[in-house]
Amino acid sequence: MFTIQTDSQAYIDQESRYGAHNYHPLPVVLKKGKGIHVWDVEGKRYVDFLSAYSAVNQGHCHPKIIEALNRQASELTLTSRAFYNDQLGPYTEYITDYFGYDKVLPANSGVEAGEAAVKLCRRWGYDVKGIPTNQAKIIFVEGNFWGRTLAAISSSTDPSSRIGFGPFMTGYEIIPYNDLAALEQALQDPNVAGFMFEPIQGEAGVVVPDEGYLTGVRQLCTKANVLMIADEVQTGIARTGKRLACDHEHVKPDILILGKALSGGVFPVSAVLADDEIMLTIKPGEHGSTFGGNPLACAVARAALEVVVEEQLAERAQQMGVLFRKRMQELVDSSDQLRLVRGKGLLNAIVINDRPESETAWNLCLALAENGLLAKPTHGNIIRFAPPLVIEEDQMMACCDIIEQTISNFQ
Ligand code: IF1
Repeated sequence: MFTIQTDSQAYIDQESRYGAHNYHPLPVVLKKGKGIHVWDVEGKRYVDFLSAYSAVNQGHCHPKIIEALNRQASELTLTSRAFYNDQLGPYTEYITDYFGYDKVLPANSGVEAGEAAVKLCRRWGYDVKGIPTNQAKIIFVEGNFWGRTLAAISSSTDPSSRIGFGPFMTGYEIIPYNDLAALEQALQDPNVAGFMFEPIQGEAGVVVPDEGYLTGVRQLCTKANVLMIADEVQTGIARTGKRLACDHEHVKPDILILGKALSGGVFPVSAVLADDEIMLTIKPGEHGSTFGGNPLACAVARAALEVVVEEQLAERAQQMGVLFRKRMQELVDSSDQLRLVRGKGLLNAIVINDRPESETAWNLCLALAENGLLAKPTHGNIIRFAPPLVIEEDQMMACCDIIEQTISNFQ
């Protein structure tokens, strides 16, 4: 009989004994989530300022999304794509109308959608742009992160993502982020099929490019007949204060990659959106997955997208983000421990006055957890703050108080 443990350490030890050691979590064992809050096995309540890496933008266990999950789970969960089902058609119409594209390719994890985007880009390069077979190149940027598969880590500039996993995929070129001159130079190569990047770099530490970067990327890609591929797995679904981060500059990527909060954190759902000229280069039987486009994912994702509109989550993220950065800027101005705060909407980070390889951010996150706020460092000196977008103003102010008190008491 499995004993119901109320001791976090017992769960930590059990996971360490039987689970792969591919993470180093904060020593908090969660049992329940609702809205902006999560509770650990000892019953302590926290405000979740990570939001499962921006997958629970709609708040934990949003009732409308859970209701859609339960309803569909009792009807039909998976048919495979060998047959049609009554959820995929309506979902494809809904999501393509929602984001303004001809078609959607449904997938499950963010990296799987990224892989599909790379395949679509290459295929378009050969079939439409006329790049010689196996010569297609895709440009990525320093500091990119789009997942853990071999195709994804082949583009990474982070040693901890790459070391020990070679050999890597070819056909990639890396240029600096937020550098239009470097992009223009790279696009001189007629064999370039696409430029894939994050409108704001999440894992790199919430790196926000200069105003006009997205517009410049769009213009340069259009001019060079190269596909602009926006990885909005983390920045999409209202996180940065607009439906998509690209919307801040009214720029439309040729290929859009979504994941995480596309399901409100209730189920793995990702998607690639593109117009027919690109999407129809892949013919029946040339790409797919067992769970891609399953009825449960369609029902959950539709509910999750409806919540974004019904609860005006982009507008809320915009407003709450301004409040958060204002409070953090006051802290930066008054404390010599913080270097800066940066971000858009409710995707923000503070950079601490310490070396990237220090333990400061980790220790600060332990202190924040002690004070009831969960966050995680992206690097030794950077802490990402990304609460669910449903956070209310008074809750945000209370959380800023916790951050201020924790930092001022922190040595
Ligand atoms: C981990 C990071 C965040 C992503 C962007 C694609 C994907 C991700 C911009 C792939 C995934 C996750 C992966 C997870 C932790 C988290 C993460 F720290 F790893 F980098 F959010 F910043 N594009 N990011 O951020 O989506 O396949 O995971 O569904 O690997 O530790 P996925």
